[in-house]
Amino acid sequence: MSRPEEAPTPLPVIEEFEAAGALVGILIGSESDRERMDPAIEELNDRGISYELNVLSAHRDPRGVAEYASTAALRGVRVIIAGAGMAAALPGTAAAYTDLPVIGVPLTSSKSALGGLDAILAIVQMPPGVPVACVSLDGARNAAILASKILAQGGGYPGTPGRPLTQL
Ligand code: RP5
Repeated sequence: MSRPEEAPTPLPVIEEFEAAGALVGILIGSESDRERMDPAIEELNDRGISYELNVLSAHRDPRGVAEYASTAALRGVRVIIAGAGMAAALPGTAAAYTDLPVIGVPLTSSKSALGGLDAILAIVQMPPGVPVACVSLDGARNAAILASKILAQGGGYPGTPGRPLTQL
């Protein structure tokens, strides 16, 4: 007599993990950068994308940057936007501590050398293996748009598919 077929053990239902935190983590290297990063905040607000903003300097508080970046994904952040001027190490330092995509915004400041080329090179010239996307000088709005496009790849957050390019 053949054994009755055993019913397969149902797999446990795993509720999809959704952290309550912000989707975009904005970092700025100094309070003096805040105004130039405002267009990113406006753009994210327009798109209904949650964000958090922290002032953390790669040079003045490297441990703070490391702690922030290494815990961001666990808190629900999906993209980091990091704006800094001068020797703008902030985006690269954040990228060193997270697998999240990092968008760097080179910023002008009253202390910029070469009109901001200092920050552009500091962000663009990342070594192989630690990529950072770089938008234009003072290109905070573009950073937010790019962040929304990245988020849209993961499941339809407001920003790109479904929203005509002309509205970007
Ligand atoms: C950078 O140095 C900051 O991102 C800022 O753009 C620049 C000047 O900073 P403060 O001296 O105004 O704080 O690290």
